[in-house]
Amino acid sequence: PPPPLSPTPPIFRSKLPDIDIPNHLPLHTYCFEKLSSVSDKPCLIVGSTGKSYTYAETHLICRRVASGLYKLGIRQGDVIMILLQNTAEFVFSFMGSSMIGAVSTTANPFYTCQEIYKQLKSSGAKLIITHSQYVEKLKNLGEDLTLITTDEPTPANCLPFSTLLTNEPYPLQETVHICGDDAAALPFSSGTTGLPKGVVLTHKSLITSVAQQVDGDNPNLYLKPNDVVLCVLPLFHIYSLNSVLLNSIRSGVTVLLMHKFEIGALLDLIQRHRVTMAALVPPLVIALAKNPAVNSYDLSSVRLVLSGAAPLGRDLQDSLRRRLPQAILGQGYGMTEAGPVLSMSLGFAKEPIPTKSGSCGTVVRNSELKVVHLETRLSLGYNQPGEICIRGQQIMKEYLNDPEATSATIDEEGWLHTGDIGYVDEDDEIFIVDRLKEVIKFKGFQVPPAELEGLLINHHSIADAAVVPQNDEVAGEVPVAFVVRSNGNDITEEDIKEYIAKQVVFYKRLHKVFFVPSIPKSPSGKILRKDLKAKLC
Ligand code: 4UW
Repeated sequence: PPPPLSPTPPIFRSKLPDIDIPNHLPLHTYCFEKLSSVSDKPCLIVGSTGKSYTYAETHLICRRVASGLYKLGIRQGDVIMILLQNTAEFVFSFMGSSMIGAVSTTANPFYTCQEIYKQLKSSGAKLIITHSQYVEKLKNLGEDLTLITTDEPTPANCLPFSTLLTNEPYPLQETVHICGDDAAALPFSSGTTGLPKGVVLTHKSLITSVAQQVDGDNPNLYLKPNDVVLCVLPLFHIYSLNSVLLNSIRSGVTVLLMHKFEIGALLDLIQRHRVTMAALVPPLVIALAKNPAVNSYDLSSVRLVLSGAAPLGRDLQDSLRRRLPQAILGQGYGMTEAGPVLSMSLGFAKEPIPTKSGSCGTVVRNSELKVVHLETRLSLGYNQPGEICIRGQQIMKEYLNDPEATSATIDEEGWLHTGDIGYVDEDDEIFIVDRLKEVIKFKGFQVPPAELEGLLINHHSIADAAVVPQNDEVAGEVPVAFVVRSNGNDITEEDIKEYIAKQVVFYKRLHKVFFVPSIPKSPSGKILRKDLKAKLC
């Protein structure tokens, strides 16, 4: 039956009151606002070496890097690419770039040369900061590109990171004037359809998002002064960049950087540094809930566990709760374009409100959320699933150089359409039930089908192709392809898998290839992905 029409469309809001958000400030000024009261506290700890940087040291190095970037010719509005694992240099580069009004585009260091090239061109980045082990694949990216490496020895034609550490810290505020509407970060996301696009996140959007989580008398995510926050999720993805790094610096707590996930090392670091908050994705929740090694470590310090970026089942959440009975477990729901946080469990608030297993929490404060019927586009009430839309100052400004994609995602009233299907229950908790958009999420990483389809169709033995997600117990989803061979060809599944594997990062690799006579399409030529997914069941 059609949903009942209501005269005033329901708009869902946080249970927490709105607050004043100083989103006129530059992002770094906002994040380091309480610097004088935390200057001697550890800001960053590098997990692999134990080296730590106080807040004062971190801030000073960020200013030096700002100055160093300026000396290398980077100016306000210019883009730099950060191609780093979770390291202190990532933080210095991101904040240093913000200080001169430059923009950081973050990319996965495991990307292939081809993937990096596409992001480099699309973002217009002039300089890349990376680890020396990745320099080989960056060799032919362009003559005027500056390459900076963070480790010794410095490869030929690269500059050492120390070049950026000039002795003259950048004179903040004196040379650049940053407006809230200026870009600060440029992560890439495929959004609801198509290829990866640059998501313009401004100083205003990032400050708003951070404030919605950790500011106010009763913050939605209350970080206590002695908290130690685990940073194992990659900082190049907006989840970790925003909800781990920026939230922690704003709150004056310690960030424990881990450059790669390995269960033994992770447990050891939690125990050694008395980690109090862990930001995770569902596959890491599985590891903590199921791996027998967990029983050999003291994890009693952990008081908050946040999960997001992909669905977390109720049963899994309950099994982790049995393992960490002292911790509050909850989810956040984010999307790069949404700035990124749409909702978060109020179980993390200073005055907590318990949330149900499986729920993604309540919409963040200073923001509006609605759920619209997929066909009528009318706003729905409690417990009725539809497309989730969000409005607020935290959402992206636009897709870089793509007004068409921008207007297909943010409507004239300022609502961002997520492409997620969910509902809000009578306690204002959000549940995501399905995804309308094409993107596949492998362990929380985006796999845009359009990108793989483009590569497949480029192959001379392939006439047509479609890529869809298949459910997977550990990764959540994996990409699989339906392929139409071109006339008379006998290309095999292995040939195709190998052809793709050479061109993409590991998590975009095809897990299966099915040969079909044709790809089902709508009259307008759109792939009928639902029909293909149904074949997998
Ligand atoms: N449940 C089900 C979820 C959930 C989800 C996301 O790669 P992107 O663009 O962005 C992210 C960001 C996640 C994030 C950011 C900040 C934060 O605090 C937080 O809390 C844990 C999470 O993943 O992918 C966006 C898409 O990922 C799906 C959903 O489809 C969304 O549109 N997704 N979180 N809790 N699905």
